[in-house]
Amino acid sequence: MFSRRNFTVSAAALGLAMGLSSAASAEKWDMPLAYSATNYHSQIAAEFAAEVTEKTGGKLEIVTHPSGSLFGGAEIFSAVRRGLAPIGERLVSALSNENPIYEMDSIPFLATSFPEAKALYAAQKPALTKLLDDANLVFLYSGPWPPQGFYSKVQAGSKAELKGLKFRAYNATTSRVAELMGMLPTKIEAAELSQAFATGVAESMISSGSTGYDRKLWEHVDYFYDVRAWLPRNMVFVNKDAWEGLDEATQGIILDAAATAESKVWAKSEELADYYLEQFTKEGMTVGDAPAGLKADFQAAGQVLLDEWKEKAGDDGAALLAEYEAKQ
Ligand code: PCA
Repeated sequence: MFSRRNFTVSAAALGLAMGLSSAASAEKWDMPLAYSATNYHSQIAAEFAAEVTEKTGGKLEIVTHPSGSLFGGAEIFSAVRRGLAPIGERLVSALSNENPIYEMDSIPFLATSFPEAKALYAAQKPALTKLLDDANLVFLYSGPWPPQGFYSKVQAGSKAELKGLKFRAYNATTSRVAELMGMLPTKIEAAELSQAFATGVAESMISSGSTGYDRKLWEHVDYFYDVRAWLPRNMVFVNKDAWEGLDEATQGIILDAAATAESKVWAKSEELADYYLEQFTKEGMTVGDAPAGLKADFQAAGQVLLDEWKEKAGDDGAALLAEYEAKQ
């Protein structure tokens, strides 16, 4: 029979159980992203987050924050490292001040196609995972941007015509290439790009069709030279303390979702590469290969960067280059 006393006890027990289960096991992870919500990196990260949330039955909910809305691109790595955010995404090569190994995918003309970029990733991945581990981070997945081309307000047959042009850089490599080409680099995150071009702070940049498309660069520049200089990658990583706080089943769900996300990013990037350039043409931009003189100038700059990287990265770098060659 139902007694009042029993009812009170069981209601209290139920309340306690519910309270405990939400306090002890349900967790929400904020995931800062630097790029716009509609970009395929961000969309796939959101799908990754939804998959983890769903497969853990809401025990771990991951919520993405695109466009640098939670932490700006330049802050994400240290935010996750310090545990201010448990998980995040960052452009790998932007971390070159931590270690030159991070910069490998942005060495000009080293890997210029999707298969080459994949071989380079395979060569770099063990070192990357180790570097992150040393930084209190757990590597999850990494996928590319389409090949990098040159956006310019001015038509250019060679670097002589670019002298003094203001250049938007996204890492040390792009800054250095700009310098060698006689331009004036400033680092600007993708989220601030439209503003920078609209106000004349930037007049040129090296990036993929993807970022120019996201930021409607045709409103500001007329020329896209399809240089195909390299394919930089983003990567997603987790704070190690946050990771170790998860049970094994949850970690397994995350690793599976990360593997799915990684193959989706590679496929989507390749699928969209030409689409972006077609949209530029439709919007009235002049899109085409770089003229021979300009291409030769970029290649000369690229050689300087390769030599400088070899010097900085020493024996570790040489081993990775050999590994990359073996994988091609
Ligand atoms: N887009 C990013 C990095 C590389 C790319 O294609 C950007 O321009 O910030």
